[in-house]
Amino acid sequence: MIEFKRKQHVSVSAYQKPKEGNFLCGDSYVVVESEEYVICAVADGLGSGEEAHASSTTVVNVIKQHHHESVKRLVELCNNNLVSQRGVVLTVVKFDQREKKAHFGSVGNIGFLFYSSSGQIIRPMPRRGFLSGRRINVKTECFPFDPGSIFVIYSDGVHLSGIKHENLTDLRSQEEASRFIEKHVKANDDDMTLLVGQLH
Ligand SMILES: [Mn+2]
Repeated sequence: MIEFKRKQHVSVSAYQKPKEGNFLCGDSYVVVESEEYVICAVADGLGSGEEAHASSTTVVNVIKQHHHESVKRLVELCNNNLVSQRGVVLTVVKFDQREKKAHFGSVGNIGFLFYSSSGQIIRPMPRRGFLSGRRINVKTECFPFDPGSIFVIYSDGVHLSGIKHENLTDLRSQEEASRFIEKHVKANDDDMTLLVGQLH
């Protein structure tokens, strides 16, 4: 199922599918927009099914409640709220519309690709680990963005193939996003979540 959201600063297509045989998806995603920023995040609950779903839902709710916080603080808050839960891997990116800077934070295996409108590619190194309430040292990265920039955030159930910048230059409509997903997403035996966004 693909959900398409067109907001003031961003258009996002979200594709999600539970692991074969499961009713609930263990991954969750969130898109929050304010006047000043856009936040997109994908959380993958460890394992699959109900407990994975509960953990990733906790994270999404924390981000919805505290979206004004820095990315570093958001990841810490998510971690603090996962005590006695299964745990998650998480990627959060906050696009600050005033500074035109993206703040990126990630723990564990969630893929992230960024393409600026001039074709520059940013692919931060994944950091090992997961959030489960234990002490963590959150590192964030910051890079500039411009209107037209495209980003992809995806859980490890998604295998992307054959993506080039040219494939991504116009994903402003749901139809284009659907075609992109059909063409480039290969399924895996896991929960799947993919966000493809374009900044305006
Ligand atoms: Mn997974």
